Amino acid sequence: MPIDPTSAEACLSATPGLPQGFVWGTATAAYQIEGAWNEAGKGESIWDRFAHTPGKIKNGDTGDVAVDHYHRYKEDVRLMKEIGAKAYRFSISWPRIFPDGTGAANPQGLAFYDRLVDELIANGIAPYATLYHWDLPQALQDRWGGWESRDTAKAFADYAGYLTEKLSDRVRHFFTINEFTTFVEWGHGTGLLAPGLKLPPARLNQVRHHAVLAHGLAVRAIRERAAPGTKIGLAENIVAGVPVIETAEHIAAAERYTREINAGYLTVMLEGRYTDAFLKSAGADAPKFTGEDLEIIKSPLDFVGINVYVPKYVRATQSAPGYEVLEFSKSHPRMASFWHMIGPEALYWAPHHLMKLWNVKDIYITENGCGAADEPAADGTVTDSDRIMFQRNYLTQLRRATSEGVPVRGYFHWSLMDNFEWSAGFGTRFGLIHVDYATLKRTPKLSASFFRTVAAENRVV
Ligand code: PNW
Repeated sequence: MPIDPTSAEACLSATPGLPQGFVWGTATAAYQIEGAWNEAGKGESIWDRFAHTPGKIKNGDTGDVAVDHYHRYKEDVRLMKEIGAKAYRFSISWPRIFPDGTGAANPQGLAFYDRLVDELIANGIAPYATLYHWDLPQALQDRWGGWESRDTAKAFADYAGYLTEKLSDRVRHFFTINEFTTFVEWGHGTGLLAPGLKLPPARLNQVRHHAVLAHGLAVRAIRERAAPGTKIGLAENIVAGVPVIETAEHIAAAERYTREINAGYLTVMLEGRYTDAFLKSAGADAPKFTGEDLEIIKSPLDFVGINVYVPKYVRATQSAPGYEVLEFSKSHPRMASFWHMIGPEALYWAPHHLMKLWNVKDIYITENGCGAADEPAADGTVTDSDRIMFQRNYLTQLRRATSEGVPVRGYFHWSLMDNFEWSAGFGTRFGLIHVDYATLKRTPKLSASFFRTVAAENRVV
């Protein structure tokens, strides 16, 4: 008997869910939540130094205390469980483990992540660890100029090998580096993020190269030292071309654009070569590299993670290079961050490009979410209908991808809770859980209920 189209049953049964076994998680990063910036033997990071420099962060905010997760991790794990997350992507602070960047490890640093991982597992939450989410030991910035030096890439691999040897009995998924594009371009090009450099093109290209080289060296070190079967990937904010009109010619243009615009990052890591156009446009400023570097950089991965927030609308052109990126119109809807143009289709096209361009077989959405105003009502609740609107529309596009066979295995919402949003300080809130920064009280927002239902029913609700 046909279902009555006016019934709730019809609304609920018409659309398919996500694939069976799909992983629903939330994400954070060490500097944004931990605090305890100089406790238990931790060394200074470039983010400590940057945030302590007057004028760098909105309102002079710092991550010194952040949301005090270092001391409140048990409560936070309990909240994760309460909102139905089955996986947690967090990052490890390199200067907690190696206060000097290299040399002697700090056992108290490792002990914190041991406690966290055990707590997660005891609560049925799978840990997914990121090894670098931008908090380079300041000692390496001082000693070698940080990512300007190849030695930093080698030190990263040593740290990665050490850490995964210690944790891989319980942590089965590791991401080497989070958002190559953001920390390189904004940390070393525009100067908006730590270490706040504005390097000329040749030196900036060398930083780009050292970042992808560090990734490749780390993959090899992890394979040597971690427990057998440990899964390794990366988490990059792919610049995703979205065909402004979905016809074959514009789709092809968006694919060409995506491969070129990511040339210094995903493309070289997945293909093992810099594209001709990339090298040509860099000219004399091109990075210095060897063939062996490229072999290392393209070390095989178990999965690719992508952080997806914004679209780049692309259309085909008659003239070279065959594509054109459209400017956003002034009225294009955006979320609270100045850069956050809304484009749910990005969550369809970004994984689609990974599958089509590079034949990636296992994809994770390692971040997606938005900043919103989130003003608590008199009773303390936060009814963030705009975040729910954002999630529903992006997830609908993700489901479109999985139902067509794009191999996305999981989704991590950014973020579990409000936190230190880099140079925007505490002003921009990304959490499913509200944090009162005066009292550090945590309160799940309405979007946390939305997330819990999505995760429990494994479909977009
Ligand atoms: C990511 N953009 O940064 C980071 O991985 C997180 O640490 C951060 O808190 C989160 O997204 C929200 O900003 C981004 O310009 C920075 O498109 C910039 C962009 C995207 C992500």
